[in-house]
This record gives sequence, structure tokens and C-alpha cells, in this order.
Amino acid sequence: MSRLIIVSNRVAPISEGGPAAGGLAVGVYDALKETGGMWFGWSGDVLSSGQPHMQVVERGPVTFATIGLVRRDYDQYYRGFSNATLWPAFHYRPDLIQYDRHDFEGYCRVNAWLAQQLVPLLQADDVIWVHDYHLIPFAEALRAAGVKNRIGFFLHIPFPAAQVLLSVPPHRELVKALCSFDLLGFQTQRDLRAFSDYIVSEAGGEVEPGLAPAPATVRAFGRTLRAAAYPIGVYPDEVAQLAKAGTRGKPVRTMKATLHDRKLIMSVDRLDYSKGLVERFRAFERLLDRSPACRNQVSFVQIAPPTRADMHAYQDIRLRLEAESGRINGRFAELDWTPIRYIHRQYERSVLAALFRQSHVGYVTPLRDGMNLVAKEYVSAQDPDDPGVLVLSCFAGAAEELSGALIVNPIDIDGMADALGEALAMPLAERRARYRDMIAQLRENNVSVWRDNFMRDLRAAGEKRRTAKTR
Ligand code: ADQ
Repeated sequence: MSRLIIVSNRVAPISEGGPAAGGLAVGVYDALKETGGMWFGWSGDVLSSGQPHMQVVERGPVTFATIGLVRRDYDQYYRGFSNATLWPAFHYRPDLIQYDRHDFEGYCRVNAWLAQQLVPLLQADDVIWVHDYHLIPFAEALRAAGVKNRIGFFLHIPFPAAQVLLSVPPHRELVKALCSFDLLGFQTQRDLRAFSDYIVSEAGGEVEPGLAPAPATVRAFGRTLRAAAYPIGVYPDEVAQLAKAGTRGKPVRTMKATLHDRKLIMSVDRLDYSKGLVERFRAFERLLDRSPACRNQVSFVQIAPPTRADMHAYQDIRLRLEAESGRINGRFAELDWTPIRYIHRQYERSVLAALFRQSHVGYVTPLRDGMNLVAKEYVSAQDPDDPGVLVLSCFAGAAEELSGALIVNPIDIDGMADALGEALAMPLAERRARYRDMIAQLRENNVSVWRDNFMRDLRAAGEKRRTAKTR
């Protein structure tokens, strides 16, 4: 079988046994081990002087090839166009979009440069799988360098509605660049529809739906490619094992001791304005306002380690959250009870999973999210005999699959407070039924299924392209 080449902005940190992080990294690493191959991308280093050099590390059949970025490239490609333009636009926040055409030039330049670094490492039969919004022009750059291999792309974040995408000045160049891939993968049907709508209404192309599970055929910008939704999953049984193991650990025992018999509402996110944390805090406040019986009987733990801390929008959301949690705690706290425990730390996966298992409610309410793996990890971590309840935003990709959750609109503070109240009071039989429904779905579509479906369609899409050429 041909080698697999994974390209992503960041390469997962590697320990002796493989990637340290879970979910995506483990799923992708498994595929690399099976076929042999390479993971290529930015090392995470930013160089203030000198030229970046590629670092190549071999781990059995897998090669990790990483390279640093010079400061200007980091500012334009990563902080600039990727995270100050594309991230807010794709998360439906046109009000936060910052656009500078030099950043876009830098974004294209870094994509072309990274592609040039990869070319000498490629073999004729390699299959290339590119990940996420940092690397939209990557296939175009490889094609310009003469690469004929099969190239697929998976977008981890939402694809915005055409009217929102139009607010990104080079929207046409971006969608044209996407059409250089052989296969495009989105998280949800909603994202695929948004992309198809742009192709038809803005690019004058056409989209022919595939007979499920076959991907759709897209014709635009003089190219023919395939596109489909591949909702990313987790390994639910592995998360459940971690949760059981973590329950015996010190962090979780300490936490339980300080909770006494109070019920626990649990949230875990990167600290990002797309995650809806302000609205979430206010809905918890509304619950305490309306239901005095919940005071001193329920604790809400929000774990949110800061990310992209050198960007203004992230400093801003951090300040707002600190103000909100301080205000709400000031209003309701008692000598022996802090309503919101707002924590900025990273935790080991087993600690998070165990906290999920201990909690009565998983409170996952992003304003927009590609999928949201925390929602899937929360359900996976539950005790089947006494499961907690997932309160989930209708704007998380996961809501397309997890119909056993209490689905909320994160803009509706009263609606979320209602859902929290309902979750805290839900009878055991209903909790079990909802859990069974969701865990079955998670097992059926675990991260291996996600990866295998994408790889099956990428290999097939490449075959079709080759056959069409030789005709
Ligand atoms: P993220 O925006 O990072 O991912 P999410 O899908 O929730 O969002 O994944 C976060 C991961 O980090 C989870 O596995 C979670 O357990 C872990 N994590 C979060 N906080 C942590 C903490 N304090 N300590 C340790 N681990 C923590 C992007 C997209 C999502 C999409 C994923 C995968 O934005 O929509 O679901 O990629 O495609």
C-alpha cells in the first residue's frame, strides 16, 4: 500500500511511544504506522534570527519532519491571516476579522515554501493528506511544483455560509485553491452545504451529490474533485478506560473531597471566543438567580487554558471571563462554596476524563465549533450505570450526531439555564437511555472510521483523476 504523508500546521509532540496528545493525533498516527509514512509541518519554533532547518526524526515506520518559522512568517501566516482573518470568519465572527493583504501574501508565501520543503521528501506513489485552515493553498503550491500525487484536505473548523465567507477579501482565491485538492473533507453536512452553495452561487460551478456514501462531485475553476462530510470521532472505549483509571488519582479525589455532596457541572475548552464561555457563565448565573435551591448545591468547574495569548482578541476574552466569573462568584459565593471554579491549566487526559465521569452535567456550548471533541469525550467517559447529561450547543458539529444531548442555542441564556435545570433533575432511566443512544453512535463512528472513510475516498478520487488523464 502507498505511503501516507500527513501535513498539518503543527506536528503532534512525539514521545517514544507515539504522540502524547489524544484523539486526532493518535488516530492519524495509527494510520501512519499501518502504511508507513511521514508527518510534516511546523515545529512550533519561532526563529528571531537565522534560517530554519528541517528536523527529521524516525520512529519505526513513521518519519516526523518538522521545521521552524522565522518571526515575519509566524506573524503573517499564523497570527495574521490564519488566526486573525480565517479563524473569526470561519467561526461566524465577521466583527473580529482583521485583514491585511500583506498577511495574505505571507500566508501564500509560507504555504509555497512549506510545499517546497516537502517536495524532495515525496515518492511517486505517496498519498498526501493535508489538515486545516492554515494550509488551504498547499495543494495548489504542490501542483505548481509539479507534484502529481493524490492530495486530500480535511477542514477541522466550520466552513462558513457564503455570505460570511464573502467578508474575507480573497475568498475567491481561497476557494479556487481548495479546488486543487482531489478530495475535500468537512466535519458536517452543514459545512458541505455551505461549501456547495459557494461553488454554485459564487463560483459558477456545479455540485453533483454522490450516492451515499460516495462523495459529491464538484466542478469549478476548471477542475473536478470530490467533497463529503467525515465527522471526526474519538476512541470511546479508550476514554472510558482513562476515566476509570483517573478516578483513583489524587487530583480527582481532592476535587471530590472539596465538592462534598454538591452536583458538578463541567466544561473544558481552549480559551477561545468561539467557545461561548461568557454566555455559558451567564446562563449558570441565571440558574442560580431563578433556583435558590441550586445555591450551594451545585458547582460549575470551567477548565480553559489560554491559547494564542499574543493576540488581542484572546487577551480581551480572557479579561471578560475573569470579570464575569469574579462578578458571579462575588454575588453568590458563601464561606464554604465558590459557584464557578475557573481554571487556566492543562490537565492530563486521564484527569479530564475522570472529572467528566464524576460530573452530573457536561456543559458544552460553543457559539460555533467544527466538531467539538470534548462533547464526545464527555459522553465516552460516563459510567453506563449512572451517566451524566450532555448539554450541547446546536452550533457544535457534534450536535448533528449526538441527538441524546439536551440541545441548546448558546445565545438563549434562559434556554440554557432551563437545560441545566432539566439536566440536574433528570431521572436515571432517561439519563441511561440518552447515554446508550449516544455511546452507540460514538462507537459506530470512532476516529478509525473517520480516517478510513477519508482514506478510502482519497484513494478512489486519485484513481479517477488518473484514469481520466490516461483516457
Ligand atoms: P479545538 O478547537 O481545540 O479543535 P476540541 O474539538 O474540543 O476543540 O478539541 C480539544 C481537545 O483538547 C480535546 O481532546 C480536549 O480534551 C483537549 N483539551 C481541551 N482543554 C484541555 C485542557 N485544559 N487540558 C488538556 N486537554 C485539553 C479543533 C476544532 C474542533 C474540532 C477539532 C478536531 O476547533 O471543532 O472538533 O479540531 O477536529
